[in-house]
Amino acid sequence: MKQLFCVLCLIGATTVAYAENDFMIKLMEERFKNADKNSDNQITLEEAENGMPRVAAHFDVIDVDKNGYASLEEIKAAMAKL
Ligand SMILES: [Ca+2]
Ligand SMILES: [Ca+2]
Repeated sequence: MKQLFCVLCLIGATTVAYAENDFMIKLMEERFKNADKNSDNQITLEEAENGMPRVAAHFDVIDVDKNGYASLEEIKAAMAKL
């Protein structure tokens, strides 16, 4: 009985963690859109400094292909690593 309870605990914890992660991604997409002033789906360092300071702080790490822009995909990939 105790074991079953623990299994249920684990399932519950995983669901919460997943929902939280999903929420974080939605929040991040929202902030990305707000920060992307010219709506080209790319964030420059300047746009990041104004709208996503954490992205600006890690800009070199996030901009994997070094094109001077942080795309939503690059930010998501960086988030998964952090
Ligand atoms: Ca932009
Ligand atoms: Ca890039």
